[in-house]
Amino acid sequence: MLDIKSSIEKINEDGYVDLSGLISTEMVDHINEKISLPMSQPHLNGQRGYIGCGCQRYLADTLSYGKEIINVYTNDFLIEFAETYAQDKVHLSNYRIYSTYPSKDFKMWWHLDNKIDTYDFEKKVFVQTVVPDDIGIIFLMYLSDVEDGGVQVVKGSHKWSSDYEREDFDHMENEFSNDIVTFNNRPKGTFVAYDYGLIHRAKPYNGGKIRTSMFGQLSPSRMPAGEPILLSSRDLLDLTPKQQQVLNFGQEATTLNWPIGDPNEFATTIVPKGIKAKIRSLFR
Ligand SMILES: O=C(O)CCC(=O)C(=O)O
Ligand SMILES: [Fe+2]
Repeated sequence: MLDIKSSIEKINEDGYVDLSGLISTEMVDHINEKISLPMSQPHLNGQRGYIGCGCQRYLADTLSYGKEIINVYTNDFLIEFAETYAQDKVHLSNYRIYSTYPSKDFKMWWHLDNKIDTYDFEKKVFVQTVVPDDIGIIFLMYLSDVEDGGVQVVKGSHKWSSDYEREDFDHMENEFSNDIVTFNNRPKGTFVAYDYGLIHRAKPYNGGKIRTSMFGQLSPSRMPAGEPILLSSRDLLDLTPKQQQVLNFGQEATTLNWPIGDPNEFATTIVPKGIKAKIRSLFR
């Protein structure tokens, strides 16, 4: 059984805690049913789908696909755990469901996520500022069975990472290699929560299965709201005040949803045949 006190002790000590079992396999299967079609087609115009970025596909408007998804992001235990750890009320500052494909070309670096994300509308880039005393959690739940390419954390690094005043740590890998914990060979439903001041990355891999994950960053109330939260009106009627707090009701977003689609990718996207025929018939 999961309990708050021992989970807090574990994350205090190691910087992460395995909360697998919090969300049932049946719930994971429900979520997979809802996202399987959109994760198979690009998001464009009226077609709801994914945004491609490097070796990943990100589900556009992640929170609009079902109450089950909202319920994971606002799970009672998860929120109580995050609020106890952050010693503050928390809100969902970043969130996504994404699939990662094995790749020789893309590799995630060792990094921290205790930073403010904003979007520079003139330069059209995301800008990040590290905030060393920003304390909150990220959770990652696998939606697929994961053999390789799992999340990796550097045990205990939340206690010293802020000494370096930087967000990337590839240059120190040799020094912390004995403390790396890798969540490979884990079934769907595996649920890891970590202090986002813990050094971590997705393990690079260039063969094998696609990995699909659900990601949420829960930040203390003193930190900015974060990404826009777009919900379906179908799901709004009975959201509790706590859910509304976590989902930033009434708050202005302070950045955009990650990632922004690449227009070139859009141009090369195959428009479904039926739609092409329809366009021709409308404009002849
Ligand atoms: O996908 C992963 O394993 C890690 C993701 C991550 O660190 C991030 O998106 O900031
Ligand atoms: Fe990260």
